[in-house]
Amino acid sequence: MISFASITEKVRAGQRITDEEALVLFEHPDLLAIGELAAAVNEEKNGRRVFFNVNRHINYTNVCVNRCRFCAFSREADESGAYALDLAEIHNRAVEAAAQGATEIHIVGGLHPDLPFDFYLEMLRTVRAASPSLHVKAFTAVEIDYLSRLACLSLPETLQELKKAGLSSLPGGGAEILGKEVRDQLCPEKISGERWLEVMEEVHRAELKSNATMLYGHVESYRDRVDHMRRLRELQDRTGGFQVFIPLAFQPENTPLKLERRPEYGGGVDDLKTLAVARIYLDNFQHIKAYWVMLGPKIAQVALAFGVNDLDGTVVEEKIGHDAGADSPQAMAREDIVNLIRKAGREPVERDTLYNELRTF
Ligand code: V47
Ligand code: SF4
Repeated sequence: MISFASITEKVRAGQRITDEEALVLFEHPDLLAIGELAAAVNEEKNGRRVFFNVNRHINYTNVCVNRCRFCAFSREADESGAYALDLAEIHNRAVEAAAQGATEIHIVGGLHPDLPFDFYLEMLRTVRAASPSLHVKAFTAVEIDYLSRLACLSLPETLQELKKAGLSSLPGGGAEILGKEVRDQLCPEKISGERWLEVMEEVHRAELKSNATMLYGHVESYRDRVDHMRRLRELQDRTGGFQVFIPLAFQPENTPLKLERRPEYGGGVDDLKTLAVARIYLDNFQHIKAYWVMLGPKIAQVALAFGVNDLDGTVVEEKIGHDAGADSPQAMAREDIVNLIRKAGREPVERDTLYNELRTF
C-alpha cells in the first residue's frame, strides 16, 4: 500500500520512487509536506545555493511550418506580424548582450520554410564572433530534426556542422508532453515524442549537453506528466546528458487551444507541486529550474522552498510566453534575481550555461 509516509521513508533513504508513487504525490493534498520533502532532496544535492545566469534570448523568426495549438508565437510567412531577423540584427543583439555582461545567448525560432541551412551556420558564427565570452545555447530537438532534413545530413553530421559553427549546448524546448495521445491533440505536425528523445540521445552522444522541458496545465493528466518524466529519467540513465528539468506552465492567451477544462491545472499550487514532484522523481537530474517568465517572479521565488535550485536568467526579451499572455516582466536585472534569491534565504550563484560558478554575492 503506497502512502505519503512510505514514499517519504523511501526518498529519505535515497531510493528512487516509482510512477505510481509519483502519482500519489500529485494527488496528495498536503502541498507543504511535498515541498518539504523536495526541499530536503534538493538541499542534499545542492545545499542552499541557487543558480541563475546572465543571458539573452534571440528568437530569430516566428515563421513556422508547424502550427502547434498551444503556440501564440508562430505565424504563416505572409501573415501580419511575421518576422525573420537578419544576421546584422542578430549580431547587434549579441554585441549588446555581451556588453551588458551576458555569458549566454539562447537562440530558438520557428521552422521557417525558406531559410537555407547556411543561414543557421552563419547565425552561430555571427554570435560567436560578437564576443568570445558568449556561450551559444541554441535550437530545440524539433529544430535539429528540421535542420538535418533541410541539410540532407544525418543527425550526427548535422550536429557536427552546427558544433563547428559554434553551437555549444541545447535548450530543452519542444518536448511538450511526449506521450502520443496528448501530443496528437496539441501539436500533430510536430516530431513525435520518440523522435524528440532520439534527437536528444544523439545530441548527448555528440558530447553536447541539453536541457529538458515539460509543457503542463492544458489537456494532460497527472499520469501523462509522470509518463513524460519517466521517459526523461530513462534517457538520463543512459546518457547523463540533461543538465536541468524545466516545467513550463501553459500560457493560454491568443492560442488556438480553446480549453473548456484544464483537468489538472491548479494555479500556483500546481506549479509548486509539479516542481516538487519533479525534484523527487527525477533523482538523476542535478538541477530543477523555475522559469520565472512563465511562472512570474513571485511563484518562482517561492519555488526555492519546493526543491528548485535554478531561476534561469535575465532573458532581456521574451516572445514565446509573452505572446501567449504571460504577465511577467520581459527582463530581470541581475540585482533583481539576486534579491529574490537572498530574500528566500538562499545563496545566489551566477553560473555559466554549463553550471560552472562565475560569481557569488
Ligand atoms: O518549445 C510554447 C513552450 C518552449 C507556449 O532550456 C509554451 O534553458 C507555455 O523551451 N505557454 C520555449 N509554453 C521555451 C523553452 C525554454 C525556456 C527557458 C529556458 C529553457 C532552457 C527553455 O515554450 C517551446 C514550447 O515548449 N511554449 N508556447 C505557451 N503558450
Ligand atoms: Fe512552431 Fe515551436 Fe510554435 Fe510549434 S511551438 S508552432 S514548432 S514555434
